[in-house]
Amino acid sequence: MIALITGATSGIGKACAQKFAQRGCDVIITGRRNDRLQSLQKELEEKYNVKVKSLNFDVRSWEQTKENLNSLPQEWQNIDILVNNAGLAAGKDPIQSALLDDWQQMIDTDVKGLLYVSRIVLPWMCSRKKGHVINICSIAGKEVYAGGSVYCAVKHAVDAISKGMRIDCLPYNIKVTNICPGAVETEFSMVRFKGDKEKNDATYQGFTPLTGEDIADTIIYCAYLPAHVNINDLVIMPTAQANSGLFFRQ
Ligand code: NDP
Ligand code: 8X3
Repeated sequence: MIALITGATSGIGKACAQKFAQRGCDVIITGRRNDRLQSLQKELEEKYNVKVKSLNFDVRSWEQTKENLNSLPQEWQNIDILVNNAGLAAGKDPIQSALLDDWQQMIDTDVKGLLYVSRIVLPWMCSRKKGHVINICSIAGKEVYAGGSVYCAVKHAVDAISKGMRIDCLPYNIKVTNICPGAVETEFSMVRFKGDKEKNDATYQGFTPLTGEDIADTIIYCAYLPAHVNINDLVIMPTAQANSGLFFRQ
């Protein structure tokens, strides 16, 4: 089996690469930080004796995405599982004062990047009549919160894309799973708050957040179900989180 995981240099994507490799799956890992890709490739090859391909590109660029994915040798194009994970939130400012650059980064990465990768991989899956696309959405794709209007908008778009993908790919035996996590402690908040450690720490203060491994375990569960079973949509939260804004902090 071959799994392609975008954004595998950190957090949920890295944990997915490790868990798929642990299961004996060959993996294609992608991201912009090549040093991290190289060390993860080495770790997976040595620890799990699987084949690993690293592709170093920015999903915001259609040219880079097309070039890198099309450079895969034929046998690597037989991708069974695509985890569309690369993504981010940038800033948490009110819409009336938020930065345009933040909006562009989120729209270009979380929506256009996911579409670019899917546009290359789906025809390969459709021609084999086999494949599973797992889109990493968010609770932000179901609810809207203060300062999150554009992040919530891009994740609502992912939610809609998952539904549309499932309809269009129905005749091709393609599974589409939309995963919507609540708070997961990864590099997400350091990225969102641009390295502000205080804001990062405050996000996870007083409760036990999910880990990248928790999400990867759930993704593995979805990926290894029998051929006739698909999880369409899954919301997963820390026990101490009731909705996108309500936490029980102690
Ligand atoms: P991390 O910041 O730890 O990981 C994000 C990953 O995305 C990195 O590997 C990063 O790689 C990659 N990435 C970001 N931008 C680009 C880009 N332009 N091109 C290629 N790769 C990119 O955060 P998470 O693991 O938490 O986030 C993974 C996904 O989960 C995201 O889609 C996020 O929105 C979603 N999510 C996160 C939640 C959370 O609370 N953490 C909750 C719900 C959903 P690199 O920088 O090397 O390019
Ligand atoms: C990340 C979770 O609540 O910060 O998607 O939007 S949240």
